[in-house]
Amino acid sequence: MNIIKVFVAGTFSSGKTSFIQHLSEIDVVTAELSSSAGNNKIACDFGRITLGDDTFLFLFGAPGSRRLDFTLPYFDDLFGMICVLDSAPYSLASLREAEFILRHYFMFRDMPIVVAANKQDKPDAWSPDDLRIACRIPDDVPIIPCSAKAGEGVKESMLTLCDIYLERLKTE
Ligand SMILES: Nc1nc2c(ncn2[C@@H]2O[C@H](COP(=O)(O)OP(=O)(O)OP(=O)(O)O)[C@@H](O)[C@H]2O)c(=O)[nH]1
Ligand SMILES: [Mg+2]
Repeated sequence: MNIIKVFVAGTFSSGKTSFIQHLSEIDVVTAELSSSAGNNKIACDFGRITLGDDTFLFLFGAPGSRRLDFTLPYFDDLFGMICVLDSAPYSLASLREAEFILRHYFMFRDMPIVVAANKQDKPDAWSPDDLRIACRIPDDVPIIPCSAKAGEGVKESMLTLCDIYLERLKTE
């Protein structure tokens, strides 16, 4: 069995689960873990796309908290990563939080990375260009406008990830 693994990270409530659900052929499986005191809950998602008889794309969703960004190193052989961002930030603090989380994931730039600027359907959504400046997203990281709710830009984000992968293969 061939398994291609894509990690879907991003900020809290940015639409990671919705993004995976839009792509996945199965209902997203969410594993919820609670602290022993029961006051701290985190959720990790799993979705799947069948690509061929024996080839599957697995989508792993990360919990959206800066304290939980340790999850990434536990995944071997990632094909790439999609960082989902809420394009309609509630406050300057939420923008800084997004920048902080993105900066952490950009440390793994040896793999293809795409930012999905989600919730573009919201009237107060920022444009990808403005988000790039506000969250200091490097110029070589594509930002794809999307709405997981409306099902727009989600497939494009995944295809852009594949394009980066193919481009890198050509230059290797
Ligand atoms: N307007 C709008 N709402 C969205 C979009 N995508 C997700 N939402 C909503 O945003 C909320 C959070 O979506 P989730 O998919 O649960 O986000 P998440 O990143 O998995 O959240 P956590 O796992 O709690 O960090 C839900 O109410 C969704 O319906 C979108 O593209 N547009
Ligand atoms: Mg979620």
